[in-house]
Amino acid sequence: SMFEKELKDYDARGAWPIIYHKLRTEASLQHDFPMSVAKRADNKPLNRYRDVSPYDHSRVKLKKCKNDYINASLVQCPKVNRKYILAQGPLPNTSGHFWQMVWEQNTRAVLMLNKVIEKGMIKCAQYFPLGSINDGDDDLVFEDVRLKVSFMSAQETMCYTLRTFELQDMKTGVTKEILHFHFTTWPDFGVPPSPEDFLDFLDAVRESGALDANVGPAVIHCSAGIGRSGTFCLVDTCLLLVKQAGNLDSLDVRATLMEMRTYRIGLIQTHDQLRFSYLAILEGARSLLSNGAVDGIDGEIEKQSIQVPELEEPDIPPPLPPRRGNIDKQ
Ligand code: PTR
Ligand code: PTR
Ligand code: PTR
Repeated sequence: SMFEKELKDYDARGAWPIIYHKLRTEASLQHDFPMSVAKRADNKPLNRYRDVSPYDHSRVKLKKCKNDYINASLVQCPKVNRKYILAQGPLPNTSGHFWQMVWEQNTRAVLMLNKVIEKGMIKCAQYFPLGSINDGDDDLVFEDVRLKVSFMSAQETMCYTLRTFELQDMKTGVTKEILHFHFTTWPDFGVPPSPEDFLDFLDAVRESGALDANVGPAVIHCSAGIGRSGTFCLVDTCLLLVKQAGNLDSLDVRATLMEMRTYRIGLIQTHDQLRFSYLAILEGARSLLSNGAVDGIDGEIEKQSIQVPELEEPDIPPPLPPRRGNIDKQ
């Protein structure tokens, strides 16, 4: 398939840094949308990173707060009828807002793709109860929003932990069950151990129903809510596009990513995360289309990360992408 040729070609030429750089440059030129609410002085303490803000047009608004601001964006992929909320890892002073968003948006599951501590730094608040099996508390109360999160159960696999929480509105006593999928082996600015591990996680999330259109969007976060979270959404959406088309031929990963980036900046943070997305899509497409419908998939793509020179200014002209206007062929 074209898709597999593209992947092999980039590998052979060590072209990933240039492809990624080009996409990023295009995005920053084309997506010059205001982020004025995020940048307001009173919202400064609500942002984890100065350089990662939600666009005004797609930010998720809190409904029952004096201040409706949270660093979270609604990312929409209408072609496959998917919506995701991508958020920064909660701060100590925004953990209550985070749960309030989960409540108000009718979210079924939270997907956490980072660890609380990475490279010796705190990357996210401990905003959920670990439960006594992990020597942690069973309940967390967020007084500012009058919500209580109670630990119900946990199930560990090699790459992720699935927890169940009860989220309670302390004013009314009403409760909701929330699933928490914690992928624990994905370093920031890195990639998961293998496409298979990632796809196991994706399958588990999909099977829970948390990505379905009859519930609110899943809330997906890492530390900044762009690199790893963007990779997750891109692979999920691309695999749905492949399923709809019944083949890989019409898939345009870069166009799909560019479209997703109109909702939140910076989705996918490294060329290796971009390459990993291609590998996971290829692997996922293989099992999806294992009836032989995928023409030319031969299983020889090298799984290890290739060594590529550090990118300064690209001095070789980047290869022109095949010009496909759009990818909805269904
Ligand atoms: N539910 C809270 C409220 O309306 O008070 C939400 C909120 C809390 C909003 C704090 C903003 C907040 O900002 P700060 O931490 O600066 O008070
Ligand atoms: N300014 C931060 C940095 O570059 O470290 C922003 C940042 C942090 C961006 C983490 C992306 C990050 O990765 P992820 O979105 O996967 O948590
Ligand atoms: N520290 C991050 C970085 O420099 O990569 C912060 C950042 C994140 C900057 C996203 C720009 C971003 O948008 P883009 O990836 O589209 O350039």
